[in-house]
Amino acid sequence: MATSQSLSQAAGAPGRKRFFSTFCPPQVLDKDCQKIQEAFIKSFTSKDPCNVTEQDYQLFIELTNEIVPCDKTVFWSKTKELAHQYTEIQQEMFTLENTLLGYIVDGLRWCGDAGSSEINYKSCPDWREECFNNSVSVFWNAVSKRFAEDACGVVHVVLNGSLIKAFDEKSTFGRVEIRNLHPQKVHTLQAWVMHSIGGIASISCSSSSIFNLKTIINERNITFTCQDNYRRGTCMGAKCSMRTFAANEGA
Ligand code: ZNA
Repeated sequence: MATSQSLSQAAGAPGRKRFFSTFCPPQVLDKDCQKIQEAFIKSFTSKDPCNVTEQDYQLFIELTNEIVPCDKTVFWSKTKELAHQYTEIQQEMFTLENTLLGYIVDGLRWCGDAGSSEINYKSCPDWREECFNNSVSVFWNAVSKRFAEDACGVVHVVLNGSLIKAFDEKSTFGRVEIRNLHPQKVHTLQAWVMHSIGGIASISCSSSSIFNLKTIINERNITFTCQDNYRRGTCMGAKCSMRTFAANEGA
């Protein structure tokens, strides 16, 4: 069973009250927030935590209803920290976690129980070891799908060039996000291949892993472009700040 931070810990146990009041970012009106959090909790409570469906999260997804402007979507895979450092500086760019869909439970685990209408504050199944259709994995699949379906213009992805598989077809990005881009709306996928602190620069835009991504994207009638940023101080995107990479490289 999972030991990472649970909803109850995030709220401060017993915490249900605090959980409710801290669930949404300040710009979301209280009454909308209340509805959204109720829909979220109903998605997985009273259910077997290993048998949740994407359909279960649909009402929650419909209620969040947030639009990211064209050209401003940022996906990431094995680069969570770097991608978020980037959108922190480039405030007009959005990862899933910068939108309401992903913001509210990012970094948390949650589940219910078939025999109770309460949130299970004790333990939840681990997605790697116990079951695939658990409340957390199904949630990320469902919201990642929606985030990708809504994208338009140029979309960006931050990939980890210090891993052998900078692009992993089994990742959420590979399985869900690229498969749900609409070619009628998205004309280009721009990949940024980044190398992490002290890591080896094993993968570049010309490597086979990236070529595999290019092939899948081109088959979907979307243009693929790729930019290597392996050198210290190189910028990500046209307007990026050098501070992003100074911080990431950590000296
Ligand atoms: N914020 C998240 O925790 C999260 C976000 C989890 C899964 C997916 N996403 C979306 S998809 C995000 O906005 C990115 O655009 C995409 C990143 O997903 P990825 O390509 O699978 O990248 P990753 O680095 O392998 O995984 C991201 C995080 O999710 C890591 O902490 C993983 O341990 C965790 N994770 C990956 N797959 C699952 C998972 N957690 C639960 N169930 C899974 N099947």
